[in-house]
Amino acid sequence: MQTGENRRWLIFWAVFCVALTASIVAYGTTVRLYATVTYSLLNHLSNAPLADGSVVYIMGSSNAIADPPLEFGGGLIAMSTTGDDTFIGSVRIGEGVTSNGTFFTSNFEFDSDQVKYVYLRFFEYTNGVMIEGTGIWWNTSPTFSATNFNPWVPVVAVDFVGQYAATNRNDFVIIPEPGVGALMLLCGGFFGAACLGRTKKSRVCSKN
Ligand SMILES: [Ca+2]
Repeated sequence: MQTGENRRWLIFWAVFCVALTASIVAYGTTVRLYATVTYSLLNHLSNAPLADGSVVYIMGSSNAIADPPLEFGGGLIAMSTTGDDTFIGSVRIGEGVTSNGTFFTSNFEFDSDQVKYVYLRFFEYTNGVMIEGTGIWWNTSPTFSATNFNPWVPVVAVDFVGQYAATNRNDFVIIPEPGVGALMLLCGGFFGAACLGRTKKSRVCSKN
């Protein structure tokens, strides 16, 4: 009797565990990324670490290929993505560490369905997280696998190693967000068009 009951519980837990595992596999897990660079990211001459405050984007990809940023108006949009890539977050050189040219962050998470690999897009640029200007040096790191995490403790640590130099040079542009004035004009246009439509309709109605 006791043995039969134990067996039923055993079957219950086995089914429960299988169902839980299946649900974890079927639906992406939110994974926290511990990202670090052990050796300095370098300037375009490879003779010095990137200055403190230089901007680094952490990017994700479902494949092992780092896709380029989007081109717009003769320049590149630094934070944009193409292909299957996604933007995970931005970091500054010197963040979380004291040595030059490196950083550590645990601020970001990603969806394990979308992101299997991570890489860095880094810039010889300290003015702001949004990157704009002519002739800005930048580069990307190789891609690193980000799938080595325990589903019960979804944290993955990636060391991007470092010693990559910012040897690409491009102009970067920012697409301006529509200002309040432009938005009001747009709304005014829609409102005017709607009123015009209503006036025409009422004229047709009055003729009938
Ligand atoms: Ca990709």
